[in-house]
Amino acid sequence: MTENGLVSARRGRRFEVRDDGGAIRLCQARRRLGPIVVGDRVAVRPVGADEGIIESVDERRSVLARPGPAGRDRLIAANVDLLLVVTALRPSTSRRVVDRHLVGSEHLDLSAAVVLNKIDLLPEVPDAPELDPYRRVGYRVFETSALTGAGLDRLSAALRGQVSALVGPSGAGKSSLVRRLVPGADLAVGALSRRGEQGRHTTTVSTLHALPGGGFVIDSPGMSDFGEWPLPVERIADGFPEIRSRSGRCRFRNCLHLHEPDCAVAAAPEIDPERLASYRQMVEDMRR
Ligand SMILES: Nc1nc2c(ncn2[C@@H]2O[C@H](COP(=O)(O)OP(=O)(O)O)[C@@H](O)[C@H]2O)c(=O)[nH]1
Ligand SMILES: [Mg+2]
Ligand SMILES: [Zn+2]
Repeated sequence: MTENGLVSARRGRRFEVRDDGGAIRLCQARRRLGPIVVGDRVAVRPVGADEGIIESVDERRSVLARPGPAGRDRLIAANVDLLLVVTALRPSTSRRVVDRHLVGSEHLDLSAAVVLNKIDLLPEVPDAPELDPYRRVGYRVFETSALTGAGLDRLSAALRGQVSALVGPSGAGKSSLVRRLVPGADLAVGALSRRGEQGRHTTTVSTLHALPGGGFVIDSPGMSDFGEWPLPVERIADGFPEIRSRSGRCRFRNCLHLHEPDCAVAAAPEIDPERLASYRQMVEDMRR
């Protein structure tokens, strides 16, 4: 007899598995199962009141991963429907980080949206001008403050019923947003970790939390290398929809939109210069 559940956290060598009613079991996994991550749907054989053994893992409909050595990607989470790239957007180097994360989401075939957090620190909101390039490309954008709660209603409505993962640089406010979106999120974590082995809650792991309105949100640690996929240079443009859609009009089929003659991308006034600079930086980095 097994029960179905969702992996909500890793605790040392064991996993927290949440059943559909919200009860959590601390589970070991059969060794033959291979890597198991937050967001995996699993079948658990119950042991006692609150422990169990993971017997099988369902096929994943998507994976969130970061590039590992020798092309061995490191799994971060499974079955993510929406990637939320969280940024505080000041200093301006953050623009590059956002663009790299969006390239990562295209590479992993995940839909993505941009969250500008800490708007309490910005004078020109709503409609922060830094987000216009993303709006124009077609990304959904959210302006939030985990401090004041501004923008949180709209964000939670967008997350309802699906699995979303927060990514972005450390310090952008991902965990603070989760605490806002999921009242008591920390409490649930603390209660379990007290009896788990190596049971300290740190932000070096991903955790999955049930949203009050349905659906789940995954808090992830900052992954500075998330966008650094070893992509062939001609694939980088795939992560920039506005560049990809114009590249067919360049004179050269293999145009990289750097300094080639008759480049339709370089000539397009509607392409944001900062986005183009991000793209070119990624191409240069990859060639090195
Ligand atoms: N002013 C302001 N500070 C925030 C906001 N969100 C988070 N912070 C602060 O930013 C710091 C990093 O937040 P944290 O949630 O740990 O970021 P994470 O590394 O992305 O998880 C903490 O000191 C938070 O209190 C916000 O909306 N406004
Ligand atoms: Mg955090
Ligand atoms: Zn071109």
